[in-house]
Amino acid sequence: MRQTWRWFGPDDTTGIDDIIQSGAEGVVSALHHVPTGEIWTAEEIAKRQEAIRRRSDGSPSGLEWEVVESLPVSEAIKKQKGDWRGHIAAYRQSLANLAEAGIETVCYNFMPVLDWTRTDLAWKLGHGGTCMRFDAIDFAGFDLFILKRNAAEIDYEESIREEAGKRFSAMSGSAQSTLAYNVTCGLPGAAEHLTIEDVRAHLAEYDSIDSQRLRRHFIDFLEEVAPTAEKLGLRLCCHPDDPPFPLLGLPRIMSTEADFVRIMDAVNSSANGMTLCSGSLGARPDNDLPGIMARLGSRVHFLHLRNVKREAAGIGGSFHESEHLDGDVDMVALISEVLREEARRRQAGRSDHRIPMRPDHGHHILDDLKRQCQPGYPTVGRMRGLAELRGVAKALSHAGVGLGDV
Ligand code: DNO
Repeated sequence: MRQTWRWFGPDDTTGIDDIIQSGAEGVVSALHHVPTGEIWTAEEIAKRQEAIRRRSDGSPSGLEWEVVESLPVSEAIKKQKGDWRGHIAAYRQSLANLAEAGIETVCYNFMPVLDWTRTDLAWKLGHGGTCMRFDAIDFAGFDLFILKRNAAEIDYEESIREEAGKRFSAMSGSAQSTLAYNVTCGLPGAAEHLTIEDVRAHLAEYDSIDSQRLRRHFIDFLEEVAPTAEKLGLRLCCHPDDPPFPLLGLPRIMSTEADFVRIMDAVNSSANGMTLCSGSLGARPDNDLPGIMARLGSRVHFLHLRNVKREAAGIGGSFHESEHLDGDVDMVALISEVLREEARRRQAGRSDHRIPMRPDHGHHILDDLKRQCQPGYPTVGRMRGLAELRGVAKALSHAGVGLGDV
């Protein structure tokens, strides 16, 4: 695996010097300041590349910008409204500019309105550190009593509605505002933070878009951009829904293995691939992560390795982000499948035989508790995750184990 690290750009409190010390080999970044739908120009791309190539004292860092996360797909494209064709043209131009700069892997997602969604961004753990958590009852409380979404009650069983009501009325005003802030946190690193009114307005736009229609829009988008990406030698990789089940009555179409198979078959190009995010997919008990890697591995272009602990049976329940090796995803089995796929690629002579992975999220521990960072992106917690994941890969690729080089 190629060990990479997500960097949010010059304002990130984890600097390039820190990334070098984490042992990461490459950088994952995005031009968060460019409004969604606009072209990423060659100049802006080069500026970010230069920032990644330098330590704080100006000497070479030895690091390169290896993966884009994300080149965002606009709401106009997802809804096929307004200037969506112009946005697709801009997307293709951005891809061409990235290819020209030598960047080959581009992650994005097709989740309507909200990207990742949690109810608690700093849930206290036994050891004093914190992690992110999704609480199904709090989320129902947000939907029913803060957002007051039309007909929301039909999405929740009576027992959940009652518990949510009790819990919500016992919450202080500031706890209610924190919950609203957390749920609407949107994209990490993005300039936009959605207000409740924004969310309501966005939701209303999806009244006439069901999953079938959203999938059609997704395929239309891929039919336009995947051939361009293939010609340019780029690998697009779609990030799964996080969490992988419907929220706020919005359609969710990239939550399971079957969803990915459907989309990858519909536009059957190696440039149309997957970001395997073990933490997102792992929040559902019916997603078998090692099996997904074994079956879809040749189209997995990027790996987000993190773990989750599901707190309830079934789909749609509470979960929290656990330690990288300790949760419901069998991380050792998953990494074994990654190494098997890499061995197959080496045999086939594929140049992308080291799949970029990044330690996704991490617990806020030690010094992290004193510095500001994007929720889920602490320096020390991620470093701990990377160290553990790297250890597993190293052990599994030992000659005595027989899975080949890392
Ligand atoms: C959250 C991230 C996501 C991811 C996008 C990719 O921490 O994994 O926001 O970057 O969904 O498009």
